[in-house]
Amino acid sequence: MKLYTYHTPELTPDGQLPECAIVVDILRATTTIVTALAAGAEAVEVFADLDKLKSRSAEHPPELCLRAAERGGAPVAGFDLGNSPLDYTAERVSQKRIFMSTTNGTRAFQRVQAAPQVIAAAMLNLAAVVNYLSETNPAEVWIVGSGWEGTYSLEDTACAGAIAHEIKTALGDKCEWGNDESLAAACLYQQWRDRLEELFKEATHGQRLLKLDRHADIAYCASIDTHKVLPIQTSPGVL
Ligand code: 3SL
Repeated sequence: MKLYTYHTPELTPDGQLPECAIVVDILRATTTIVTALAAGAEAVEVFADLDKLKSRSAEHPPELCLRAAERGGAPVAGFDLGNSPLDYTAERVSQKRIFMSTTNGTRAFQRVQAAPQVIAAAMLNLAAVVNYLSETNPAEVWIVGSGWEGTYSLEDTACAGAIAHEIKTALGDKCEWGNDESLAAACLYQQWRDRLEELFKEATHGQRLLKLDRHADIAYCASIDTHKVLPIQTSPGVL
């Protein structure tokens, strides 16, 4: 396996795709997707564009779907849910298909959705992601951070580093660093793994969420291996 990390969707190479793409948006889209599927949601369908979300969800029986949207950290008026993972309880989402659009995370999915395998990763499901990669050993893996509107996000790099560090530990010489970003991310994770919540609160997007009073979300997003679910794309944009 050759492991590449790209900090934003915009930094991924044009005209190429890997065998397996791992999308990371720790604060908070991929954490929310893992939570929703673990709580029994039928599927999560991701959209960069709100109008496309509205027209696609209108084709689905209303009693079996929820529409979720976030912009700038806040829920979008008129939608059933925002992007706080703590709102995705079994009572709320079980057996529902969730049509979701977020500022950055769903754009990252869109960038790699034509790859043969697309997975959503969070700290919550770190071991599930690493076990899957160790067992399937794809030739080329990209870990794609969502960033914030084209800029770097520290928390996504910490999660990319957790995956990179654990997979390198599991596969040893069978895993090669594809770029220095993967090695740098692994170093960041090793430095901070016992203080992830603190790191996330220092990060720009953590600061943005703290201003919106989302302290509990950040603590939740920093927990490691609490969920066994592996969100894997079954058709473009559907996990
Ligand atoms: O940018 C995104 O996709 C979101 O995850 C951002 S937020 O955490 O919901 O503010």
